Amino acid sequence: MVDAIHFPDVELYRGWGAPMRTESTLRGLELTQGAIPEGLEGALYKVGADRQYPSGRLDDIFIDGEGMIHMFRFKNGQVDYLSRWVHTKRYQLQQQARRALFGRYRNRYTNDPSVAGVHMGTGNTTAMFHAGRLYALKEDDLPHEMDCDTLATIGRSDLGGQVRAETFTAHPKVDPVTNELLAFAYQAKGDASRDIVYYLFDKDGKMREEVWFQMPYAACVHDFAITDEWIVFPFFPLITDLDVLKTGGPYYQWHPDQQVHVALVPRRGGSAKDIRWFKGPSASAGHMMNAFREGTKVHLDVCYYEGNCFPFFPTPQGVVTEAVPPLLKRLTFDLAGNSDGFEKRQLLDIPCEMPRTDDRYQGRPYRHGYVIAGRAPDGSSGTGHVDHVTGKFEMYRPGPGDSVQEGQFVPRSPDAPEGDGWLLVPVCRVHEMRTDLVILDAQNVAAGPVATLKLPVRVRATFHGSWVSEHALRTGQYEATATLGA
Ligand code: V55
Ligand code: FE
Repeated sequence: MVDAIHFPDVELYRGWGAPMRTESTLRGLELTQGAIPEGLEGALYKVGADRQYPSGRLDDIFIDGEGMIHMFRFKNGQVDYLSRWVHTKRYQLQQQARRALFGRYRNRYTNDPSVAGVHMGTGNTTAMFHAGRLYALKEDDLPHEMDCDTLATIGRSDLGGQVRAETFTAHPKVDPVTNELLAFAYQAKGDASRDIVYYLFDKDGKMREEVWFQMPYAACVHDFAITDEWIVFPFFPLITDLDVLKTGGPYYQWHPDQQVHVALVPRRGGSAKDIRWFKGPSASAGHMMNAFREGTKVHLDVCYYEGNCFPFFPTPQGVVTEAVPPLLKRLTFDLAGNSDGFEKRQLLDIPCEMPRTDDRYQGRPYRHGYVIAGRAPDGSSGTGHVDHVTGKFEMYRPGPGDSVQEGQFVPRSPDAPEGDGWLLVPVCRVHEMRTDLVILDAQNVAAGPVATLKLPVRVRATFHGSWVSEHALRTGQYEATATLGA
């Protein structure tokens, strides 16, 4: 006999947050509005967290849970939809046991003794496509390779024996112009380790740069940013304490007394001694929109919290800090200056998160950004487009009570000008408990969808994802171009 499955009545699992737990296969989504743009061919992969079994805990957090990978496959005028669990070791063992075996978020000391030593990765954060291979990522473990067509799990991967770190970021940057993969691993030698490593892989997946260095503290490094010459690593004082983990505590604690540290690492040919360090007052962030270089200056655009971005990680004294809004700010680091501080300028007056760009302009001077914004008390939200040249901000709002997940930009053609293309946005039809995938004109989001594809099922949560063009699916290489100095 095993226990019946029952999820606790907590906010996380109410309404739209109810565990979904099903895999779906839809051969051809219903087109309920507009027309699918001609030439839009390829796959949108997105990854999120669901709940395989109830953990029995009341402190589950939304960034935890088993990975579910989703595919929207655009081909020959139709869109197929597939969702599949990421079959990590953790998933498989729980499936066999028919119950949760892993406890608090990333705290292995709260796991069932039967799974001691088992890798904790859930593969729940994003989908990465590089050199012809697809991966589901979670920042506390190595990538899990997935089959591009069936979404079957191929297995945990150290990228051909090249990655010696124990972890791998869930915010890699795949440059669709050079086909390089830029990535890193933090707490790379185990829980609470201060080791971090920067990686650059060439278009065929061969590692070309590997720079190990030490973080100022065992930080949460959820994202980073790239430029042509410098890689930007921000360290925010959400810090892991091994002793706290051993007593069953939270993975991170918020330290408002500690500074923000930023490391600029040479993109090529550098080592730890070449790193430039900057410092600023305590703050935090999850997500970077972009970075770029202007002469001796490096600009970092980031959804910045002047406080704790994760209030569910209290201070060591147990103080739950007040929620602060994420505001898009430009941090500027002057490599020729004689200060180790940085300047900060707000770019947008409304709070926003999950920033994206036309990926061909990652690390390059750029104009267009896309965000989730306008979150209202009823939970609704919309997709925003910020134009850094005109300063204009426009929004698409799906409807009363409805919310959006992170949008994905797709260029109209490989050589289209920056921002000329579409945004693929999953819309949560909250009252109907199902999802639509809407296609927006990325230059006119306020006009509403050019097409709406109806799912009879709910895509419970997705964090991030990638667009893989038909050409890239076929050849393993993206074919995009970018005009510099946009
Ligand atoms: C974040 C997300 C995570 C995670 C740690 O947004 C940090 C930040 C989706 O999982 O494990
Ligand atoms: Fe993220």
